Amino acid sequence: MNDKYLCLNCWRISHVNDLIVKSHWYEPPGGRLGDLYPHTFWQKLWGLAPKDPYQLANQNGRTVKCKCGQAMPRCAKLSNKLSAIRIIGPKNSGKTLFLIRMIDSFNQEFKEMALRGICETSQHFEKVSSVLLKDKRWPEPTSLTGEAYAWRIMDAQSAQHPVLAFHDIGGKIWEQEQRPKNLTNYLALPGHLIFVLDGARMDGEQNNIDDLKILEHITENWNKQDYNNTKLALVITKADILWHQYPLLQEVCESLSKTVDKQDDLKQFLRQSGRNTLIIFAERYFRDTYIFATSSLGFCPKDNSEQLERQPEPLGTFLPLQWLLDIEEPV
Ligand SMILES: Nc1nc2c(ncn2[C@@H]2O[C@H](COP(=O)(O)OP(=O)(O)OP(=O)(O)O)[C@@H](O)[C@H]2O)c(=O)[nH]1
Ligand SMILES: [Mg+2]
Ligand SMILES: [Zn+2]
Repeated sequence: MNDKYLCLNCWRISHVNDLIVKSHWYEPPGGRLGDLYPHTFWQKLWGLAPKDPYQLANQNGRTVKCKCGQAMPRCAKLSNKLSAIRIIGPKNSGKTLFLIRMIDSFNQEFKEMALRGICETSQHFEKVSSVLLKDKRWPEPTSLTGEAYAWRIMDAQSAQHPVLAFHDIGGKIWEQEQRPKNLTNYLALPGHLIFVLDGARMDGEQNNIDDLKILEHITENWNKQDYNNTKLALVITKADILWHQYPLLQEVCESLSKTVDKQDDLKQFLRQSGRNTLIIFAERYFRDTYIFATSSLGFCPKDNSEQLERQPEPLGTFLPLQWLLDIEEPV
């Protein structure tokens, strides 16, 4: 009984036996599945496989919950390993647009693979992404509670791909000293980091101070092992605003191999934008650091109106995920 369940409310991973069941009136409240349906002495003695306590609870009409009180549906069971890709970055840096386009371009670039939302992910994501993709409007700034998403990666060969998890949240939260418990759990999950760097901010030294502060804050309790396990993608968003001046930023959007070839130039570009200390910190501590440029729109809007003048065509938005998950270049 090694099944594990992921809670999208508090980001806790629970062993099946540790989940809580809604008790009947004559029982003490808050019983653990493992206590209610134990693998008994006699079952062990006769070498009988343990019965799935989750299934037994369902058969008895009991609701299964996480410790935080959130109902734990069957689809939250983790059949593969989990990779929580944290998207962090200052407020208004383009995190939500980037997430929308990254997930959307996953489905377009990789015909052999598909994403399947876990729990309420698809409904919640559709609500946010349709603002951009269908109504062609900017999404509102994300709230300070944010929204949790998790997807399974499926393919025809049933290869073992990780389950993807994201918590999109207003960027202000990453600058604060205190964080809610669910984000602390989220940051402790295994996975990698995407740091969104606002491409529209080229205002020198202040970038260094703001971005570095966020990265240091996220990693303040990390030890060497955490850094050794984590790849860091530094993603320059809104490249369309700058690419008439820096054609490099358009060129690297084309493929992962172009991005790999141009790492030194991208580093130079980030230094120019005042982020030298950030690069030094990243390269010194993380397992691997790569710099990417993306445009969630594929064009630079001519005016500041709320409605986009044409359908956005993302550029480069899939490449960071491709690199973080070691997915081969599409042919
Ligand atoms: N030109 C251009 N503008 C962009 C792009 N991505 C984001 N923006 C602009 O940046 C604004 C903020 O983008 P969001 O994705 O909402 O930023 P965020 O980091 O999620 O912001 P918070 O949720 O408030 O932290 C958008 O309303 C756009 O005006 C892009 O690819 N190109
Ligand atoms: Mg947002
Ligand atoms: Zn929970």
